[in-house]
Amino acid sequence: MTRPPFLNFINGEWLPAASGATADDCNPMHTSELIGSFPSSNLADVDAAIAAAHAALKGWARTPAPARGAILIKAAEAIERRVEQIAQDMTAEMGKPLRESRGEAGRGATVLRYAGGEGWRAQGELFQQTVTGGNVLTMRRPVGVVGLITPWNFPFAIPVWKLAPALAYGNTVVLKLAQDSPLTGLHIAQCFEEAGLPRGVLNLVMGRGSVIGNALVRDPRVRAISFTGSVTTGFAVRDEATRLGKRVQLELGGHNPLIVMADADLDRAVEGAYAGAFWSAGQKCTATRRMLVQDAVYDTFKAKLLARIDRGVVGDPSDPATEVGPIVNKAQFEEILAGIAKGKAEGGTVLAGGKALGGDNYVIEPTVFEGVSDDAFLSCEEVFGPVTSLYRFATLDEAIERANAVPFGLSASIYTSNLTSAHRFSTEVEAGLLHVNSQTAGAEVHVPFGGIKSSGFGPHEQGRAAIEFYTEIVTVYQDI
Ligand code: UN1
Repeated sequence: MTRPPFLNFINGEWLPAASGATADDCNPMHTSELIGSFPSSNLADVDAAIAAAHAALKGWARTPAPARGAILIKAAEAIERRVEQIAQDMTAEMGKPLRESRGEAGRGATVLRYAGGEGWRAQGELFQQTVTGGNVLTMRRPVGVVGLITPWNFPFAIPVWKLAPALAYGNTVVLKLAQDSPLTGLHIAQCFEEAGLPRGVLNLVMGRGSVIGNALVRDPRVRAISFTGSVTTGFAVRDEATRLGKRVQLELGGHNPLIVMADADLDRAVEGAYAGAFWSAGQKCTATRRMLVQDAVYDTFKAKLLARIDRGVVGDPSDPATEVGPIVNKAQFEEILAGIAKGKAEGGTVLAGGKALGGDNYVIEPTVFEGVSDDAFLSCEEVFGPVTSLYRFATLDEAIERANAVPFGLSASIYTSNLTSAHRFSTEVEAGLLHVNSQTAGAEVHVPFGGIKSSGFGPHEQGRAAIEFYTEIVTVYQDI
């Protein structure tokens, strides 16, 4: 398998930025190693991509849904043939440990298989009219050209899970890839090229969000925007897009709690805590930021977690044994270290980690705080790295109240063997993704994914939920 070229993919062609400008993509494990120089696109490139998507829309929307689905399935097969290359590129350019990169690349293919299958499923309902008994049917139409703005932390899965339903339901796409991990995303275009997708249906551009993202949001030919990223940018995207009468879907940050009850299987809880807080170096919006542990087991849980951290494999993400790799870039690395310093300054005690590994990389050791007050920075703000805090609680009421005391509402976990506690957690904790006896991160392709409160906006992604965002319902009264 060949690597995709380091170029934009517009109207079926691989193109440099019209201005010729490029941006460098470096390996966060070996900071002097250049992965490639990618187009730093501007308005001219976005305009060309939108024009291509707009021109391709009628033909693609008229293509029978099963034929569209068949192309998605072919793209899934193309991904399956190159999972290892995609995973290696992902690990090299953004530092995700290889074992997770492999899973993510494979997940992309599964998403396409699921969305492809939608081509053969019902996309409407049939009713009878009250007076005549004639048919009333609902039909789902594509929204039009959709703009997808995707982050660097899931550089394969997130672009795919947005574009798969978009294409399945007949929309055409302009996808903005994140500047820190564009190579991974370019594989998607290459796989669709192999699958025979008509030109212009899927266009990929790279560049700064402030340039490309804004252009996508403002252009009247783009009818809907799906964005995954930070709350500040997301809210700005939402405000501008809704002002212009567009559909918007946001997937934003989280401050996800893990509740450990005294009746929990503590070894399982520790595994879930470690994975949730530290895999992908905590660079997931679903990562565990707070661990609330019931009094009676607090000391035991803490000792077991610290022992697990000692046993954890931290370092080179290209080693399949590595669990915790580097932070994506220098700016994020420095921001996380500043967050740790702030946590200490506000009175938190570092139980593990708290510093960089050292050397020519952006690795930060898995870091655990305790003694952080509920209104401190670390308890409220998302530090996007391997940093978590332990809190002691007495009753489930107290744990739920504290779990809910943040503006975010993405994911949450409880470890318990008590059905009543699990039920109360599922009904009272304010998050879109709730896990009983599993870690806060992770998402299956066939069920809805999304947050509530300030973690999200608009219909959820994935599974059948995706149809709500990527289609418009029309109702047809059909008398004979
Ligand atoms: C996962 O937990 O596997 O950007 C997916 C993020 C989320 C996706 C998480 N939107 O981290």
